[in-house]
Amino acid sequence: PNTRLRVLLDMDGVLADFEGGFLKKYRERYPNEPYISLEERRGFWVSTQYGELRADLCDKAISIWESKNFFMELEPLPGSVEAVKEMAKMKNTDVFICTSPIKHYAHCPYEKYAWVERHLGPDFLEKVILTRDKTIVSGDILVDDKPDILGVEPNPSWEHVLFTACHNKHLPVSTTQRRLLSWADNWRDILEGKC
Ligand code: DGP
Repeated sequence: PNTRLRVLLDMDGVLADFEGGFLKKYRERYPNEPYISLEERRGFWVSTQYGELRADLCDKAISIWESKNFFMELEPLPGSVEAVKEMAKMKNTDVFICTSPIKHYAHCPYEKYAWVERHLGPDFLEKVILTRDKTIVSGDILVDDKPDILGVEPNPSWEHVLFTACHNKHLPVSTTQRRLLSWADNWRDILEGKC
């Protein structure tokens, strides 16, 4: 029997500050357009909420994360790098980074690897899983800020632990889904199944 714990960590919104990086670059590029503060963010899809604000802002939002250096220059979320490095050293624990690249592939996949190398070190390149369907990846725990993680596998092996983000913190508290509030929260207890 496999007694090791396999943890899958999402990248954008869990390790890297996608929302903060997006808003900063959107405001720099479109200083005269309205924007949605992080306090006002609702729903996982940034472009959907911008499109509701004004139809043409959907494409303007998309232009930000399709730009060169967007993913590369995302800041790590507070405590994320330290937590991942510590987790990876824990006995009987295997850590993988499980992230969905955007379909505009000119920059994103390359920059995700470059980000991992820069912030976590070259050894972590072994641990990167790029997939648009996380349900077919097996693991014990998937830490992800997306509330609904769907794909072809109706019964994924992992338990989804919802990582709190500006867009999901107002969702009703689920009795079944565990949450990790931030990397200052008790992630060690979550891995041990204690809470
Ligand atoms: P993941 O966090 O691994 O589920 O990847 C989701 C990616 O999609 C991540 O890079 C954030 C990005 N994203 C956020 N909002 C939108 C959106 O409105 N449209 C698209 N295409 N991607 C978005």
